[in-house]
Amino acid sequence: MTLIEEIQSIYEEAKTTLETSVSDEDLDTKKNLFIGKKGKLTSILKGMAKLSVEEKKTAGKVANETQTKIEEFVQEKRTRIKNEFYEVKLKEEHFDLLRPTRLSENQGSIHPVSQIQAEIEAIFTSMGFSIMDGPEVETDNNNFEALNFTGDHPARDTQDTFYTTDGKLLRTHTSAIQVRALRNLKPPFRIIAPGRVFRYEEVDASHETTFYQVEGMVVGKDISIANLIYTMETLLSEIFKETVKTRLRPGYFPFVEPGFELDIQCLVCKGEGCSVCKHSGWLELLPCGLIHPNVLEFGGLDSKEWTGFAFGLGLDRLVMMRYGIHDIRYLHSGNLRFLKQFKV
Ligand code: FA5
Repeated sequence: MTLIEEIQSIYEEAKTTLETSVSDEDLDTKKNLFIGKKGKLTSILKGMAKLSVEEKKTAGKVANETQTKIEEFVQEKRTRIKNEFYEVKLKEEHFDLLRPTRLSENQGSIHPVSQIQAEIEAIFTSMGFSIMDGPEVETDNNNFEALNFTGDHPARDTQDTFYTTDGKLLRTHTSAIQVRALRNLKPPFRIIAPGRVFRYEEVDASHETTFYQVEGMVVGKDISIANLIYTMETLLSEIFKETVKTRLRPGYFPFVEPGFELDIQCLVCKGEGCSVCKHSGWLELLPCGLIHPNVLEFGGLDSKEWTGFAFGLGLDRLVMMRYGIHDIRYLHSGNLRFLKQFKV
């Protein structure tokens, strides 16, 4: 047998042997029989030094090519071993992607405030409103100044808040988004803007330092109080699915004129008086009013041409009214026993 024939027969033997490999390790062991340190082909390559220049040229070339072919074969076999491994695994460990998960006792659920927010979004989008968002850390201008709380306006005291070292503040109400809407949207428009707000507040049964509001705003031509009241009544009847007693009384907010407080009869005590309604039988739920001309002007609109109404709904209080919850502090306490009651 010539040297070249011997190399070719080593190659055939290598292929047959490598083909029987069942795992990566097995493949490596078998590979070493041919191209490892003491492998058959390696020994031939080592012995080449003794050959003539001519023989080195022909047999050496074949030997080198054979080594490369064996390496390629090993690589290809390795891929096949891996694929076969996963094919078998997939067949053995069949899993059904569509199978419902097992409901665990402690599985999370949507917070009642988020549930009610989603309902409100659905009610308003069905009336042609769009949903807008804004940052929780706001500028003084968006939260106060452009809403007509100019300079040291005393109404600022009703909404004390937390300030950042760079002069910004944690927004005290979603009305800050009104300013963003006026500056960025082309009238006429209708928006609602839900979000988290913050106040430096003494916490009690109906006051938290961190709570949720939904702002609503309509800007158009000839918008009147009748439009405002109709929208508020639609909202309340959709949310409570029962007739709730309401009362409208004058309310002061620098950014509306006239301004109102829409109160609902307390649903926790049915008007009898309790800690939630501070024993008055009524709860402030929906402050609202016609947008003050200054605010329209600050927002870049001509107040002789454009009019509008706005409202700000307290979501936590709405949840309290709906479920008869007598203390707001339960809502964000992270108490699972409390939250589980609202699982949907
Ligand atoms: C405002 O925040 C105004 N921006 C609302 C507004 C918007 C008026 C548009 C006119 C036009 P007020 O401070 O009353 O108003 O808060 C609105 C609602 O947020 C309240 O009716 C109440 O439901 C809720 N709220 C206020 N303070 C707290 C608090 N500390 N904890 C929980 N809910 C609160």
